[in-house]
Amino acid sequence: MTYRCNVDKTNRMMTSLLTVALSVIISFHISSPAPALAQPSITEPNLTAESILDGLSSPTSIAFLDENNILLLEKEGSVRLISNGQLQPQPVLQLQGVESNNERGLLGIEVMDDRVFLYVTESGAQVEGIPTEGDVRNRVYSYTWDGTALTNPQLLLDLPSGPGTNHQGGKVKIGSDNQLYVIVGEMQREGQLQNLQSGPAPDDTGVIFRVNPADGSPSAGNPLSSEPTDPLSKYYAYGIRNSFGIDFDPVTGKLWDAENGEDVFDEINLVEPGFNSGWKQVMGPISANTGVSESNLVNMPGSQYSDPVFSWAESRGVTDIEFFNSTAFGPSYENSIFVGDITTGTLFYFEPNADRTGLNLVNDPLLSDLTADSDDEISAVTFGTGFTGISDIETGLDGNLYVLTYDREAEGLGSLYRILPSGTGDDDTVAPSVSVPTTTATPPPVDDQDEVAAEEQNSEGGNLGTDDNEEEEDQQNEDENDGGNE
Ligand SMILES: [Ca+2]
Ligand SMILES: [Ca+2]
Ligand SMILES: [Ca+2]
Repeated sequence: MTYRCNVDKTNRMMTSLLTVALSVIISFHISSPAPALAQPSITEPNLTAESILDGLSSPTSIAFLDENNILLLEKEGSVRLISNGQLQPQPVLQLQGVESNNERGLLGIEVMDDRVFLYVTESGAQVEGIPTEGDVRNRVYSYTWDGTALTNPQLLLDLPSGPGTNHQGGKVKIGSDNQLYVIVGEMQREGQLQNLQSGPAPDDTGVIFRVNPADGSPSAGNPLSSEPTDPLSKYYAYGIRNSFGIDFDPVTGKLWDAENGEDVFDEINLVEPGFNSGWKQVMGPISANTGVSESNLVNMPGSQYSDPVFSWAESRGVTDIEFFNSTAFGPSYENSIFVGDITTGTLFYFEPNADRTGLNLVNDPLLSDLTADSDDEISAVTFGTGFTGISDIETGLDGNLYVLTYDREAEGLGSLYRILPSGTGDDDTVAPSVSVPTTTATPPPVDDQDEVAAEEQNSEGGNLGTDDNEEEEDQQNEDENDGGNE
């Protein structure tokens, strides 16, 4: 009894102590301030990332009109104006009939003088006088910026958007040759443009277009065909699985792209005229694709296969590539390369080699194989972290680096950051302001990797289930095809 009494007493004491301890813990947590939102961090101590805008609704791309005015695309079809760091309440253009399921939507923008080019997925005609088609199409339009609105739409390219609802590509750029470049993904097609020799003829998928910005006609001197009625006459490159980034080296004028793989190998490529990236026989360096050689590819006259200048061995959904045409960060950063990803929100940094035909990695014992295949190697090229997911990168006309984010775990909620030398920010212009989200659940603008699919299965959102199904279908088709990659 005594023993039992002592045990009971001890239990009561322990219970009391536990209650007090729990109260302390609970009150501590209740009285603690809410955790701050994740803030990006930059590895270079003299640079800092400042938030310009938060609460953006599925932002996919930005383009500078001038130093103080930026056009921002929302995936569901709005073009918004950011003026002196403030998001203007009314869109400068509200597109109707935009199809934004999975990776479809209003994806790409480029500015050339008073002309603005848009890449958008839509069901039906957008513009009076342009014939409608029953199915969903990716279209590139030219608009005129009149100082307050986008007017005078002209259809330049009318492209397929399926059957896959992912891998739509969508970035558009004007080159130093004043031609319009547009990158599109393979959309689950399995044709000659996907390096399947017995597949259907070229069908405007998995390519980079190079066309006249005035009317979308084939540019003079295109590498694969000079016959205007030949679809090849508009192509600059093919064999591309998917991409969310193209840019031009400001020193050489040459085109580069960032491509993402299925579960292995994301890439950075120097895109010479007639470039064949190898999909879907090859992803990453061809030597890593067992049993495949260049003779297995569809080698069109005027084309050449080339390996990436850099690969990530495990696909992480790389998105945009940006040459930093600015002296604001000092000479070592001038005309260097930034690349983002969507799955981790990491910002990568690379220096081109001396003749700007690749990256300056030959003296790095880990990266001289031009492939990041460990966490240490990924860290060696990491410039910033904590951006949730990066959809676009641009060099601002103020010389600083702008990073647009898109959080796939939060229905595409995004922010715009400016990276600039520490201590040079203007508090008046970079104070965060919040827009009113205007749209419903948004699927991620990215990619099929097993890891990503697993994450998506755990998250909410009606469209994500569709995404998963499509990826399974995608995988099945690829398995059936036995294209030789993996
Ligand atoms: Ca490739
Ligand atoms: Ca390596
Ligand atoms: Ca960009």
